[in-house]
Amino acid sequence: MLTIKTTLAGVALAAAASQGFASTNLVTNGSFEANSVPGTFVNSTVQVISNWTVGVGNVDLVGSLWTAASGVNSVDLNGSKKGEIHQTLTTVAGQEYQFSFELAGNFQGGIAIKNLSVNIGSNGLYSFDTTGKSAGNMGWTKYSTTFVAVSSATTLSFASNSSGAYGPVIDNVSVTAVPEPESLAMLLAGLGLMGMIARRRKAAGTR
Ligand SMILES: [Ca+2]
Ligand SMILES: [Ca+2]
Repeated sequence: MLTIKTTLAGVALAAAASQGFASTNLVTNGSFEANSVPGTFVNSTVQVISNWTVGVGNVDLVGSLWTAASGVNSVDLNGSKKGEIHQTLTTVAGQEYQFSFELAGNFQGGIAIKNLSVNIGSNGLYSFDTTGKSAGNMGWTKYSTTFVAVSSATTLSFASNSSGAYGPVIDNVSVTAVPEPESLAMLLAGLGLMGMIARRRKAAGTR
């Protein structure tokens, strides 16, 4: 009986730890909500996108033009031509991270299938088919993968591989440590405490 109680308490503690210590997103402005968009969208040559650097070409910070995956804004990786954006994250060498983002495409023109390269430690190729998509039906698709950081700085970049003014569209970019070091420490400390209580109760002859 004591063992079952202790196990249940451990499970409850683990659940509390995962909820109470929500994973910290290492990506700043990962949902592109830091800047309000004057009108329906604005080109990156006109307005800076906070915390992101446009390395190649230009991109569009899109507001009310279509429905975002999260919040109001998203980014068309083709402004007037193909663009690339990146951000350097502070990471810990050897630490595993969960990386995710949501992908759609600018359905308003160009070839229906939009291609992009996503680099975080290694390069990944993605594509999105805009056939049948609309402002209210973007078809946002979430992609998630893990990687192990090799240094204290990891650059995350998104680059369009489609030409023209209508590119792949991204939103809701997230990088979190797995598991969160603090959560794990709290969990282990908590489990150690539970074990100590159980031992004391057993020694005292109570349950
Ligand atoms: Ca957003
Ligand atoms: Ca565009």
